[in-house]
Amino acid sequence: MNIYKQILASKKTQLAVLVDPDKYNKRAIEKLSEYANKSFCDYILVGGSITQNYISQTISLLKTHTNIPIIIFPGNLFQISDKADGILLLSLISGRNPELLIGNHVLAAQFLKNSKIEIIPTGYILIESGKTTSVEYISNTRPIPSKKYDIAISTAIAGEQLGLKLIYMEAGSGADSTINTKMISEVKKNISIPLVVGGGINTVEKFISVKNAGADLIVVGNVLEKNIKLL
Ligand code: 1GP
Repeated sequence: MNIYKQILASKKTQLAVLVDPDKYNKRAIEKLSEYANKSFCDYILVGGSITQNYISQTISLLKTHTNIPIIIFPGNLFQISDKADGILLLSLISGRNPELLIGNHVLAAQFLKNSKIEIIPTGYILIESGKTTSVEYISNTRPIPSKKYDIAISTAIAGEQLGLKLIYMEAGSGADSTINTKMISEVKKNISIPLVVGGGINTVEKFISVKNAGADLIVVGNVLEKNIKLL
C-alpha cells in the first residue's frame, strides 16, 4: 500500500482520526478501532504535542484491531516507530525554529531510512486560532495570523516549491475555532499538492464547511476522545 498515492487518487475528501497515545487506554483504542472500521475513516494518525510514551504499543494495539493505515504524526523525536505504515515528516514551515525545519530530521534520518515506513514530506503550517495552543507553545513558533491570507498562501507555495508532498494547515488540537474557510480555499487554489486541515473540528457542520472550502484530508482528534459515537 502506498499511502500518498491513495491520498492523491482519492476523489472525495478523506478523514484521518488522530490518536494521542497519552489519551487512549487499551479499552479506548479497541472502541475507536471498532467505530473506525465501520465508519469512513481513511487513516489513523498517531502522535501528540508532548506525548513521549507508548507510541509503538499504541500502534501495535491498533494494528491488531484494524487494517486502516496508521501514520505517525510526530510531535517530537520520541514519536518515531517502525511499527507504523507511514510518517508525516513535518517541516514546520510557518515557524522559524531550525530544529523543526531540519534539526530533528537529521537526528531521525538514519532510523527512518532503515525502517520500512513510508515517508510523506509535509509542510506544517500553524494558523492562529484565538488562544495559545500546545503546538504553538511547544514548538516555540508563532502561528500565521488568521486573516493573513497572503502569508499563508506564500508559505504553502514555498512548501510545494521545496518539494514537500502535502500541506497541513493546523489550528492546533482543541482550538477554539477552526481555520476560516476563506484561508482554506485561498491556499487550496494556489497549490497543486493535497491540503490537510485540522484543529478544532468538533461538529459535523464544521467538518462539512472545511470540506466545502477545499480540504483534501481532514484530521479530527480531540472531540472523539470525548464522544467516539460522532465518528
Ligand atoms: C491536531 O489537527 C489535529 O493536531 C486535530 O485537532 O484535536 O482539535 O481535532 P483536534
